[in-house]
Amino acid sequence: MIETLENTTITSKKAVFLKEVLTGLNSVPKTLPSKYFYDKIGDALFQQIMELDEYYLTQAEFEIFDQQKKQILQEFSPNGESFNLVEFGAGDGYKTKVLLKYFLSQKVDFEYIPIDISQNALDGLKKTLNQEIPDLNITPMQGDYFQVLDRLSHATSKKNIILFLGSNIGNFSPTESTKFLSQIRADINMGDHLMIGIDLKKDPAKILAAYNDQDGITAEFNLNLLHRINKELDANFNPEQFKHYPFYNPITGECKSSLISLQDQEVKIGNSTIHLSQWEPIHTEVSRKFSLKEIHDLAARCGFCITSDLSDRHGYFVDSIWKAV
Ligand code: AVI
Repeated sequence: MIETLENTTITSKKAVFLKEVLTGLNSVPKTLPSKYFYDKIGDALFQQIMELDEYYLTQAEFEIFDQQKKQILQEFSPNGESFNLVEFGAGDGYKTKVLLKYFLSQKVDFEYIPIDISQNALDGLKKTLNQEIPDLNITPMQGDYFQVLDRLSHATSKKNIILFLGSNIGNFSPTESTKFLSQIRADINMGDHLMIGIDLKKDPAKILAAYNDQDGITAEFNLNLLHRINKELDANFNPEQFKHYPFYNPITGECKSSLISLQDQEVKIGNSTIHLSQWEPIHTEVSRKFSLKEIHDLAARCGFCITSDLSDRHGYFVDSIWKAV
């Protein structure tokens, strides 16, 4: 019975994946959704990206937490009150660990609730944190972000603090960001906080280099999408016939990545055939960069006021602390 249910879920996930891939490749211009970057290989490649010198985002956010953890705690719990620390898409916890360890050292009563749709990711995170921070009160929750949030805000009188780090918001379109953040606001209580990590507009060359590293890891990450489609959707992309091409537009703040077809080619995906012309792009990802004013407008639009903008010493990145009003 359980197996049947799981198989049904797997089949319907595959059907959705196929449908989204075909819709994207039949659009003009062609697109593929970036959420499909993250299979096992994609996760490992993203891990490598975060360790690259060019990908300044991770170190900038790490520095903010390391240098300003005292102020962060002061904002979250001015009078030592207890809270739930709810993190969307916690990854390996590399940056969050700095805060978790500090909060524990200050004897604050809090529960860490990482949320992810992948049970696998949560199991790995829990195991690492149990080993490294045995005193941590951790309750991973698997599921859709909003279902978990809704459950939490109704089940507890404690203050909720939501973490949405790593400039993940940059991968959403403006409409999706407003929808996502307004939904968070609707699911939390007045006075609860959201700390959101956002990459700022800066020297375009610096931004472009972060998405075009010399070792070609980001190119591999982008091309892995084609490998994944081949494996999971019975397709025959030849990834060698595509080139990773990132482009930063300082006017819109969008760094857009594409895969450029190096020749005229036909690709089979399941029962469908897609034609690509030579030099035709498939748009795969947008990583949006913000000005402080854009961040303030976004917060106000979604029902929050900003209590602080914490930045690294270069002013590359901001962790903006928002309060639900
Ligand atoms: C996950 N996300 C915030 C990364 C970004 O910077 O947009 C994904 C990424 N794509 C290429 N490099 C990193």
